[in-house]
Amino acid sequence: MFINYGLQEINLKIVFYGPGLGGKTTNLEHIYKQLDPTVRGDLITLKTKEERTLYFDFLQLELGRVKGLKPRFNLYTVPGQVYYDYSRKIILKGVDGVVFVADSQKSRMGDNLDSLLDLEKNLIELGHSLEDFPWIIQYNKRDLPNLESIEMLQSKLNFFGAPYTEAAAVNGIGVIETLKKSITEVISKVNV
Ligand SMILES: Nc1nc2c(ncn2[C@@H]2O[C@H](COP(=O)(O)OP(=O)(O)O)[C@@H](O)[C@H]2O)c(=O)[nH]1
Ligand SMILES: [Mg+2]
Repeated sequence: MFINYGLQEINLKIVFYGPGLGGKTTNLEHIYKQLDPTVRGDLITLKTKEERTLYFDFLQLELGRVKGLKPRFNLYTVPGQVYYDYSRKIILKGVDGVVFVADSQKSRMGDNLDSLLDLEKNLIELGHSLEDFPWIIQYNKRDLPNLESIEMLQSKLNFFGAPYTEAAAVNGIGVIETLKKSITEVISKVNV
């Protein structure tokens, strides 16, 4: 978080975390397209060999002020591949909220759990803990066959009872709901 007193803006950083190919980039692309071009910044892409890491920010005007300041959200995706550990750590610095994009397919449960444990480890290094951090889980790819049930996902991944959403990001379903839920969590825990 940082405050720009000149512009009267409070910048809040939300990172979309999760296993590679779970749908993080798809979420951010959908949000970007839905936003009014006059309130959003440029879409910045950092291209690695296998995947694209995205960043953009936007002013959330409907929300009103937070501690007297206009909230500007900075949204990031991280590269999911295991060997981009260092990039994930850098991107997480100064994080105010996390959306964990889980892949609901049965075959991806191990990858979901690995990524979640990696998130927890990296948050601890930054002095946070998943237990009281403003994070939410998105169970993505609900349009596909061979899915894990929500009950099973909840019991395997959501050990701290974080808020969650169901989504099919590729069709834009559940994406804006996820963003709103994350913003609510982040705002409720802003500590200036
Ligand atoms: N069927 C389906 N495919 C999805 C969904 N979300 C993302 N995908 C696809 O999964 C692949 C990986 O998505 P991407 O957003 O790049 O994942 P990332 O690595 O987490 O950023 C792409 O081919 C997407 O089109 C979804 O909800 N349903
Ligand atoms: Mg990506």
